[in-house]
Amino acid sequence: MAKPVQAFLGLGSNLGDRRATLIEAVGEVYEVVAVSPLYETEPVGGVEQDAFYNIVVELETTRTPLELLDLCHELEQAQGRVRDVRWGPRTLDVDVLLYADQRVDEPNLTVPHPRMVERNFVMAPLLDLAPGLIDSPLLVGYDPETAVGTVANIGPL
Ligand code: GSY
Repeated sequence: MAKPVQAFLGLGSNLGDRRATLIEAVGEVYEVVAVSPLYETEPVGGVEQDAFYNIVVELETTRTPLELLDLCHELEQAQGRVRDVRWGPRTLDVDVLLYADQRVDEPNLTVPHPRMVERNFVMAPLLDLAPGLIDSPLLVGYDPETAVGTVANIGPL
């Protein structure tokens, strides 16, 4: 059996019961070892829409990066996600953020997530969970002064 590696997923919801959706999705993933605080966040991406709830979860997983991507899609589909408006409202969005200290460049998956360092809704919960990542070469380009979107920590999920 492969040795488990540390990975991080970002989850967001801005349709329906946002907290219940995130709780249910986290409960589906047996490899979760830590869950960030819950953040209410300003939508990023240009489409006018309601505020998101965002969290980041840490996994110890033996899945490959592409298997993790499949898991993300399964979690989204389980919440009835329909992909319609790009950057638009969604019941659940799940992204692979980091996978060990690896870079992944596949046609359908780039890790570290290519836009994560620009987004406070990812970086705030991620750095709550793993403050040491601030020095990671995987996150070069992160600048809290220029990262976008206001975020508010609203307590535990
Ligand atoms: O990329 C994830 C979906 N998404 C989000 C999100 O999760 N949170 C916020 N605040 N804005 C977003 N824009 C998109 S697209």
